[in-house]
Amino acid sequence: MTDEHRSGFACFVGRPNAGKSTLTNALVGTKIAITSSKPQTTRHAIRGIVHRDDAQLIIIDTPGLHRPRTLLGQRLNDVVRSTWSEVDVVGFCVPANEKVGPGDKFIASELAKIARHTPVVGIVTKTDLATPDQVAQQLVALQEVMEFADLVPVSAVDGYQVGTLADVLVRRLPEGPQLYPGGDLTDEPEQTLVAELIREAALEGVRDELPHSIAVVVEEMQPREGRDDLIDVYAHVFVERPSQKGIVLGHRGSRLKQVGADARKHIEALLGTKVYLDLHVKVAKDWQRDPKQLGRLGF
Ligand SMILES: Nc1nc2c(ncn2[C@@H]2O[C@H](COP(=O)(O)OP(=O)(O)OP(=O)(O)O)[C@@H](O)[C@H]2O)c(=O)[nH]1
Ligand SMILES: [Mg+2]
Repeated sequence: MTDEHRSGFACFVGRPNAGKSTLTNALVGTKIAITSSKPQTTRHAIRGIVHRDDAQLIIIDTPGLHRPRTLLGQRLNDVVRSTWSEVDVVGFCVPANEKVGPGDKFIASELAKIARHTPVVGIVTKTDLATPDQVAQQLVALQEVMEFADLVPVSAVDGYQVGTLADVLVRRLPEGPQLYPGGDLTDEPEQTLVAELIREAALEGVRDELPHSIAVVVEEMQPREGRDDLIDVYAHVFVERPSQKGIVLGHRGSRLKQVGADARKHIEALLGTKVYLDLHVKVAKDWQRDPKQLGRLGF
């Protein structure tokens, strides 16, 4: 036994919906990244910190790499590429219950270029949704698309091999000291986490193009004057077209009310205080394609 300490960065990449954010949360042990069944949920690189006696592993969850149809899509892909070029190890996530497809092969061909200097670990996610046989076949199929430093099947939902994956990633980190203070689980600003929790609630139950059209900005967040147990949060929920506004609001505002109630519960858990949440729906016309609007929304 040696008592060397390792520290460094891993990132998860993969198609939208592959389970990257859910896996990040499972490894960190807390929800720091929002997740949903809609593709392209994650929109920036989110750092989650895993503290162990022998190591500090910083996981960077990235947006799903996809064929971009908007300027936002291009920006998201740029985030992925700049992230994987800066980490000590890359985890390439492919779900156990979906065939290895063209999207995965495209990602593999890109990763093959960096694999010379950065180890790439193949991760078969969502094993709870497949039989052991299917998982085995998926491992074989994945091995055919590129050469991996390691291959690990995991389930973020039942916890299968999550600890093993942490070991595998830690082994690829250089020796080094703690990079973040002991208790930190992420370096995301609270305001960003709050905006994301609102977006997660807003994604629930909407379909088609609408999930992509929703963006959330927290305009103001501060303790209520004279109170230390209540925080006021004012946020804007942006959509791209006036017709989408009605859908988000729902009949007499009933949908938005539900979104607010759902989000508030999660925000109160995050902040550990009571929260007054004020949501306004606004139209930012075609923001996914408009450089100016994207800038304003933080992309
Ligand atoms: N059963 C099961 N479902 C999972 C697992 N991991 C993720 N999911 C589900 O798969 C969907 C997508 O998960 P995310 O973690 O948001 O996927 P992602 O790769 O971060 O997606 P993007 O951010 O869009 O790229 C969600 O509905 C999750 O609940 C798993 O291990 N088992
Ligand atoms: Mg994600």
